[in-house]
Amino acid sequence: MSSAEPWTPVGPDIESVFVHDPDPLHALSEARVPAILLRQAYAPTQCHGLIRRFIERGLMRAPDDPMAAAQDPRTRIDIGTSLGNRGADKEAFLEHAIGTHELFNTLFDGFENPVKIIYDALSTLAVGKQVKVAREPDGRLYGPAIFRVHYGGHTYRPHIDHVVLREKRSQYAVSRFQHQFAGVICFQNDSPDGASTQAILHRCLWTPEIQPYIEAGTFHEYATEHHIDHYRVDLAQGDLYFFNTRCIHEVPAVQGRNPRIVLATFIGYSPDDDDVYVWS
Ligand SMILES: O=C(O)CCC(=O)C(=O)O
Ligand SMILES: [Fe+2]
Repeated sequence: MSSAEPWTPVGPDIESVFVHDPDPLHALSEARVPAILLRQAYAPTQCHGLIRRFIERGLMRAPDDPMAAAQDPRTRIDIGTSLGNRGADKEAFLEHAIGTHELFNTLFDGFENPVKIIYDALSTLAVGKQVKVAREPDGRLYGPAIFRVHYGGHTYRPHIDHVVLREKRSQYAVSRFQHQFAGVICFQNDSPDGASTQAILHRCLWTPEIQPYIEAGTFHEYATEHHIDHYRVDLAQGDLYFFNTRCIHEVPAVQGRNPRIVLATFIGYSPDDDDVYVWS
């Protein structure tokens, strides 16, 4: 996957994306670009207001509350339904997703709906396709998106996300899609500008040959040896990015005073499928 051509994202707004490529999701499926990066897709003031609401409603703990941290030592708190974490029990997963739809029906009242921001951007990018919340053939819906709150020390080591290639969840309708992407809004960085923890995308699509390095935690050595390029996605609050989750990616340990908060989705895409499914 390394080549002489630079590997840089397209953006910073939808119009510029289309100047670069008439079919941006297809380009992403082939990892020709590391990401589609839409700056200031959601207003930082709205992020602040919603985070305050999450804390007031007890959906996440306040950053400088040592008592709460002692009672609840989790370094990741989800507001939403994660297929990755809950998918082993399909009935329980779909049941939990009903609760998330109910919660999200009113959670954003008085604010612009940030989930809609992701779906609207994706609908424009997915030329000629229908973007839908992922569903089973009987109509039951997956969670539409998830807030992930990451406290100090939380790390995503080099990995991929793919319901078939990694999670092996063939019992879910989303397994029909060839490609999986993520669409993520930065709700809060862990530190002020410049010093914050940011995701790193490697110019390397997963193959079975790479799996042993991922499992052994030696992907960085592999990448150095094979001159694999990478792109660090420096996000500001309110920025939205889409990337191919079959590219090896990571988020180094959160270190700042604040939790790193994202609104995240996964996206199923096949070039010849009229539907694009979104879930979390
Ligand atoms: O938090 C992020 O920016 C990306 C996390 C991640 O690994 C993913 O969404 O697949
Ligand atoms: Fe991931």
